[in-house]
Amino acid sequence: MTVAKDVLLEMYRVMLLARRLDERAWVLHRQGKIAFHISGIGHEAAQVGAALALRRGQDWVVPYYRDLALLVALGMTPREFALGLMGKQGEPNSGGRQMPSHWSLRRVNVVSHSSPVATQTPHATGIGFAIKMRGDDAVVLTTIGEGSTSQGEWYEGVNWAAIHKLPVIFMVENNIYAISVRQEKQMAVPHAADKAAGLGLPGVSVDGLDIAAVYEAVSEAAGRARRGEGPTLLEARVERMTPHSSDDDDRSYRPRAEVESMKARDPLSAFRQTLLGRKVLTEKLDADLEAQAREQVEQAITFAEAAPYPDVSEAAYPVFVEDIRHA
Ligand SMILES: Cc1ncc(C[n+]2csc(CCOP(=O)(O)OP(=O)(O)O)c2C)c(N)n1
Ligand SMILES: [Mg+2]
Repeated sequence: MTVAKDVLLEMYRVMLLARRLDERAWVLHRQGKIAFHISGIGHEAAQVGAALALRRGQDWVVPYYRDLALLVALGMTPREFALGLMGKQGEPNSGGRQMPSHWSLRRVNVVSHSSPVATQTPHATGIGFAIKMRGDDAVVLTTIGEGSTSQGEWYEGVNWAAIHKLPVIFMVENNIYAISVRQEKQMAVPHAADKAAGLGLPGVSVDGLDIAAVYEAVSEAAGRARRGEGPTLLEARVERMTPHSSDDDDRSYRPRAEVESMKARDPLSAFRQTLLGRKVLTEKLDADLEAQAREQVEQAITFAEAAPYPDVSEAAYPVFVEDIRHA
């Protein structure tokens, strides 16, 4: 599959912006300005490749917490992300009610999710069921970590979608760790995609550091789904290049040599080199995109720092809607 030049550049722009936002969030945390950050560094190629293979804004996306780059690719602005980090008024995920990275973006069909892992899987299946009943041609992308595929909800959701041939793409972002627990302690098969065999849907495993490979695999899965051929289990093999979250110290369980070796496989640097080599990107354009990303990030943080917290009078809305005028 040949990916058009403008799509390649859009992929790079989004990956770069998501990376700079992510790095800035770590700094804010270490400065004591935010309470929590969970990072997607090392997952960006898989997330952006997947998002750009969808009909963004029409298809449905049921993500998980590590999906910053996916959300940026779908249209979450740096300002919205920054407001979310600080729990300020106007943040789109939950109006400041949830922890950061519990994504939702209604205008592009991103459905909110809960903290218990894998609860998003049956939600995605339910949306797929509704699409099929209505006869729409939208698809649903739902993401999850490999460790979370141990959960009962994951099997239930995938099983139902396979039975009813629902238009759902179950993407596993496999970074081989569930906080400190390695994949071997979570599953007895070498690849998360191998689980598909027992559930009756195709299982595909791709290099999730290779954005073109993910784009191609998701395009294919979306095509199957739209043709009524059912769901796909897609494993994107990625790297978690940071500790699990800002509350974690991975030095107690992750060999330093492993962490060092990952840097050589950084998906952003690899994609930059590929694009420079193919003359899609020039040093000048790269510098411009870098400056643009940094400027966007700084403006967003400045805005969010000055923004007010949500008004206390709205605390219960829309969790408990008592006033029908709000409904
Ligand atoms: C049901 C449930 N159990 C435990 C947790 C605590 N928890 C949050 S993230 C996580 C690890 C998930 O690992 P994985 O699915 O591989 O995703 P990753 O964080 O590596 O992207 C755990 C155990 C939780 N949120 N929900
Ligand atoms: Mg994991």
